[in-house]
Amino acid sequence: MNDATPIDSALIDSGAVAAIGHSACPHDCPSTCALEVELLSHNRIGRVRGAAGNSYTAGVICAKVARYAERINHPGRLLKPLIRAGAKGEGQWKDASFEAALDLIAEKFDRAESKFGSETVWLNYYAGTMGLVQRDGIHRLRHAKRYSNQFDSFCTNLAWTGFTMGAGALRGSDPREMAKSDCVVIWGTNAVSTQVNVMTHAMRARKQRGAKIVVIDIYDTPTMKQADIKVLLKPGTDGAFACAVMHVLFREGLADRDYLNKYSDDPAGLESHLQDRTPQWAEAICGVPVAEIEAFARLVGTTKRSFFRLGYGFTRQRNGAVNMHAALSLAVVTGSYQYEGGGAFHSNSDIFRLDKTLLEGRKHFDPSLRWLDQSKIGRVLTGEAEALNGGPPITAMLIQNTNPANVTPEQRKVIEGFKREDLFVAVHEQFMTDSAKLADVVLPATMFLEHDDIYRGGGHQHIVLGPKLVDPPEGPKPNHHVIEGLAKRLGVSDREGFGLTEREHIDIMLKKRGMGDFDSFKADKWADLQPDFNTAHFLDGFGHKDGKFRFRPDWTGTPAANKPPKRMGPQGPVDQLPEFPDHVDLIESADADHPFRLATSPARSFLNSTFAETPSSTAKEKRPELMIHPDDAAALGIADGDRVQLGNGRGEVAMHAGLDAGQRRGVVIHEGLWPNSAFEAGEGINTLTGADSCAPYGGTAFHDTKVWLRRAEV
Ligand SMILES: Nc1nc2c(c(=O)[nH]1)N[C@H]1C(S)=C(S)[C@@H](COP(=O)(O)OP(=O)(O)OC[C@H]3O[C@@H](n4cnc5c(=O)[nH]c(N)nc54)[C@H](O)[C@@H]3O)O[C@H]1N2
Ligand SMILES: Nc1nc2c(c(=O)[nH]1)N[C@H]1C(S)=C(S)[C@@H](COP(=O)(O)OP(=O)(O)OC[C@H]3O[C@@H](n4cnc5c(=O)[nH]c(N)nc54)[C@H](O)[C@@H]3O)O[C@H]1N2
Ligand code: SF4
Ligand SMILES: [Mo]
Repeated sequence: MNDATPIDSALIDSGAVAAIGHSACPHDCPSTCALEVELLSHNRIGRVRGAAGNSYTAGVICAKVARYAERINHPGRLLKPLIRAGAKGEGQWKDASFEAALDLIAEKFDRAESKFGSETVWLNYYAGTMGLVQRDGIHRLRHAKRYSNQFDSFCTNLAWTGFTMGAGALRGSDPREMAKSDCVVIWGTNAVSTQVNVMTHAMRARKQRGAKIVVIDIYDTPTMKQADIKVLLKPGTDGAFACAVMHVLFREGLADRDYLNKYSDDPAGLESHLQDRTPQWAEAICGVPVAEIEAFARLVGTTKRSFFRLGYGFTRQRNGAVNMHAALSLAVVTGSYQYEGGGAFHSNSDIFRLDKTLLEGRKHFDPSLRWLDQSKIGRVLTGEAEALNGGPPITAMLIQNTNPANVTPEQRKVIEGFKREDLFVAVHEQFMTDSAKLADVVLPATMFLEHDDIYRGGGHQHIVLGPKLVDPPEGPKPNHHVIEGLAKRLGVSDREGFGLTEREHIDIMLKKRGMGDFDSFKADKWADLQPDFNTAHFLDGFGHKDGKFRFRPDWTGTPAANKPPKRMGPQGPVDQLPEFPDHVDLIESADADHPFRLATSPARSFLNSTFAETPSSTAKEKRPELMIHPDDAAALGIADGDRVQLGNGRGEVAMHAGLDAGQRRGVVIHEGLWPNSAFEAGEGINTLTGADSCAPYGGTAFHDTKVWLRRAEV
């Protein structure tokens, strides 16, 4: 659909770079890299590099973004608005002008609203771009029109909740301090694949100080392959492991009691609770041998500068909030926060505080309007009363920055829902994704280098500007254009927050924060908002009112990081959450009919569902594969490369086996996200995952799935 030729590397090699532009990576990745982009002309880019001058990016980015020319000049990029001409999903389209397509969407929205009320419209969005203006502007239209509210349950909830329950805030030791650590514990993040800059700083510590690198995960990830010490857990058992380590720390006098007495709520209660959480007890649950548990405890107990880098792996299991809190508690018991190069870090999301009142139209926000959980879109669209949450059916949607037909659990229901004849769906996209294929109207979207935006890091401390650097092709428009265009047609463009440009929104947010404006940021490229040492290390107290870390979390009393009223309140089996750090058996445990536990972890060359269209990414990932322990494979008569089927009550999928001893027996791993069409019958991996809410504040457990497994008949 695009006749632009792929980037000419001969041109780059010939040195024809006209200028270097500065930007930020827009993708949903904690690294939010500061970028340097080779500009070949007003509309062509060359190579993309990490900004050497940014102290977190430090000149390093992942391979997929370095090759962005492949994506921006991709021949399959959407360039024209399309209106469905055949049956849903059939692939028959007719072209339309952008303005005519917006007219049609507005007409459908108005018609739906007059029949069922405003809550029948769902503006479904997520983090395909992390730019604040292009990502969050959709709320302005949502709130002004009183459309349904969306609860964001995909990604961060369980980890943020577990961390905040303990620390009372979502921040921590400066992640750059990993370079000054003597032991870096990379726990629940496959950083080599998902946020490469963690490795930059951790590896500096190893090179310059001989620091030990420990990786704690459920399979031998590319990150674990680089570790000095590998801790291989069974999925969803971090709480058991952490408790046994704390047991050893107390038993062997390695807990920092003075620190605990000053900075925590109930160290004596914790110690007595841990009495019977022995390494033997933990081994039976998490699979890590007693000797390895004790050795790890002695390492972090005697290494003052131990840095715990806790990742999003904790959100992937139904007991993830408890596990995150247990891992963080361990870091506190060692007293490591007192030392430079020590402490724990998960996310800095609390430090940025950019005021999005105008951008999001918060004055029009009504939390009493019906909330929809994004992970339950299948249940919502197929009309399940609980998921509809007291509101009318969904009959009209706009989707930006997300690909629900691929990334959301319970995929069969999602697809069934999208095929409803009485549902109108507009998808604003860069590519013909699984979701766009099912739409009634497809609008082409610009890419980050083609529009203005501003980004904040989660895994670091910078706000980075991403100004427009090249002209888009004829056709694609920014999200902001769509939101403003619809607002005009839907009669709310005179409301507060509308009628401003992207730059004006950026200026307003920066000025309110006392941080200059778009132009000053353009000159400076980014701002470093790192809190001072005592604040970052909680040495002036933790974030709770009494300044104490909570070993006894108030699971439903402490506001989750995803603060009210943005969330739906306590959810899931909250009554089963433990008083102290512990193992809670809330996971989807294997059973006789489903003897395997499936984790669907991120692939290195994709980013969620993005880059699956990029030839060099698919060439690297090859084909959908299931990593099976060789002993399990032998027991099932499966050989390397065989076609296998796996399934559960939600459905079944087929792919090829890759034998790998990198995980405990009974655990199978599939790295994705591959498009649904890469699988037989067009059913993707999320056919198998569940959308139930996890305690205490919701969230979806994408790597917590029981399955049966067999060799496919040929
Ligand atoms: N290349 C690439 N990069 C990405 C993404 C991608 O898809 N591909 N996705 C982006 C997004 S949206 C996010 S949220 C981040 C996530 O990035 P990370 O913070 O790295 O989180 P995950 O990759 O989801 O999970 C981390 C690791 O935890 C493991 N894990 C699963 N269950 C458990 C468990 O019970 N205990 C422990 N200890 N580990 C467990 C997973 O197998 C995985 O290896 O990455 C971002 N970056
Ligand atoms: N099985 C399984 N499923 C998962 C996960 C897993 O680990 N396993 N991870 C989960 C997690 S952590 C997350 S965060 C979600 C992510 O789910 P999504 O947010 O849906 O995934 P992305 O692929 O990051 O982004 C979606 C789309 O945004 C589009 N996009 C990018 N920029 C723009 C823009 O400026 N404008 C418009 N209109 N569109 C744009 C991209 O082309 C892409 O198709 O997936 C979840 N699903
Ligand atoms: S590491 Fe993450 S933030 Fe950095 S360029 Fe790659 S995807 Fe973007
Ligand atoms: Mo995510």
